[in-house]
Amino acid sequence: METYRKLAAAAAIITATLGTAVALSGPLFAGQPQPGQMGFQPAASPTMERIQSFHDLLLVIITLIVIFVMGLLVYVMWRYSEKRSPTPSKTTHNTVIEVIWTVVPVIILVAIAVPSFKLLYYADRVEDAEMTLKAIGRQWYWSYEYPDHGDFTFDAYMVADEDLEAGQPRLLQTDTAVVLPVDTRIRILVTASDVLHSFAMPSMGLKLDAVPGRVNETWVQINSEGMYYGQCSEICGTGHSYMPIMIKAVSKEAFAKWVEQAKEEFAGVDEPADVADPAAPVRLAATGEELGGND
Ligand SMILES: [Cu+2]
Repeated sequence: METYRKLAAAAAIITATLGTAVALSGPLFAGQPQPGQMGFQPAASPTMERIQSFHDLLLVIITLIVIFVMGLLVYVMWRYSEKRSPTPSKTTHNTVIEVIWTVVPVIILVAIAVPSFKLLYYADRVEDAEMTLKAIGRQWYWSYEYPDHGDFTFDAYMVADEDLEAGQPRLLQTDTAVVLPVDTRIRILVTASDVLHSFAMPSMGLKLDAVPGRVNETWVQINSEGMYYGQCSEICGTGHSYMPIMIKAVSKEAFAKWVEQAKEEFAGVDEPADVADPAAPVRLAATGEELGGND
């Protein structure tokens, strides 16, 4: 009875904490790590929702396998201990069992592979993107281009510890936010101008290498307005941990307004960023055509 009461109290505390966390986060979605966090950040895109449910499926499968193997081990230790089985069996082969322990894992792997590949292709690219964002990794900051909205560009640098304002996360805040509209299929082109970087935004299920001389493509559709934080995820030099990514998701109307203002504020792209064939990727992206490679 005492144990039950303790459990109930613990459950109440957990529920209250979760409730407070939800209440504190308010209407704006905060895509950033939380102290003591155990699992993923809340999903902010359809891709991340699918990644999380795939993860949950895998968790069930591996848990069943672990329980099964553990059960077998415990049974064998008990049943074939020296006390219960003083004369060990000399059996070395059993065709039926061998076929089963080969075929069953194959079936399990195929059952995992099917949803895995589906997810991989879903996250890979979107055919009918509504706009394009281009992210260029540099030592050690990110540059962004908006080829469909007047080709303006800006750099986003991390805000140093001493310049942080209240509520701004350390090592994640940048001086300029990447503003993107919600509920929009956004093609994201990623490249680098010097060394390998990686464009990663955990709450959106994004992680794509930024490779000099090459344009990689992915996409996102952001579910709700808010601030989202990510980091470069490829060791790229001494400033690797100081080139965060900060995306501010706003309504479509607010985005249109921001574009007007951004065109005034930021420089236009006179030359596309350093890629193998400077003419190809940006122009093709602007017309929404398939990227035709580098020749
Ligand atoms: Cu980097």
